[in-house]
Amino acid sequence: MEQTFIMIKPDGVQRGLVGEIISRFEKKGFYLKGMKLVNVDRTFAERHYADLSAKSFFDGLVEYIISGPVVAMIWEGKNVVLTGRKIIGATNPSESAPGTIRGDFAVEIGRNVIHGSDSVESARKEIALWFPDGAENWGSSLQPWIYE
Ligand code: DAT
Ligand code: MG
Repeated sequence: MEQTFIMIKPDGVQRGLVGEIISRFEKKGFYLKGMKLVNVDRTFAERHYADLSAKSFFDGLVEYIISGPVVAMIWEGKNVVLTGRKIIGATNPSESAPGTIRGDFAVEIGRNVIHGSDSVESARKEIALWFPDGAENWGSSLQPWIYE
C-alpha cells in the first residue's frame, strides 16, 4: 500500500497538537509505520526543503523547522499521499478549509503546523531521507473492517 511522509512541525509539538494530529490519521484508517521525535540540524532541514532553496522564504522556513523538535512519521494506506494532503489542508491557513488540520489549528503560512509529501515520488524521497532504515512492518487486525 501507498506510504507518505508526515511531519508535525515545531509549533505543532510546542502547542501540544501531536496527539490530535495522530488521532486524525488513525481514525481515518491509515496505519502508522514509523515515528520519531527529532531535532534536525540546518543541513538536514535544507535537504528536506531543497526544492524550495531559491524561494525568498527559504531561510525563514529552515529557521522555523530547526527551532525545536519535530515529529516525523510514515503513514500507510490507500491514496494516503493525496488524502493526507486533504487532511492537512491548503498551504496558507487563511485558505485552508475548516475541518482540515491547518484550517482548524493555524493562522500563518510560516506557522502551519504540519508537513505532508505532495506526491508519491516526493514521499519516497522524504521517507528515504528521514527513515533510512525504512518503515516498520506490521499489519492491523482491523484492516478488513476498513479496506474491502
Ligand atoms: P506545503 O507545505 O503545503 O507542501 P510548500 O511545499 O509549497 O507547501 O512549502 C513548504 C512550506 O514553506 C509551507 O508549508 C510553508 C512555507 N511557505 C510556502 N510558501 C510560502 C510563502 N509564499 N511565504 C512564506 N512561507 C511559505
Ligand atoms: Mg510541500
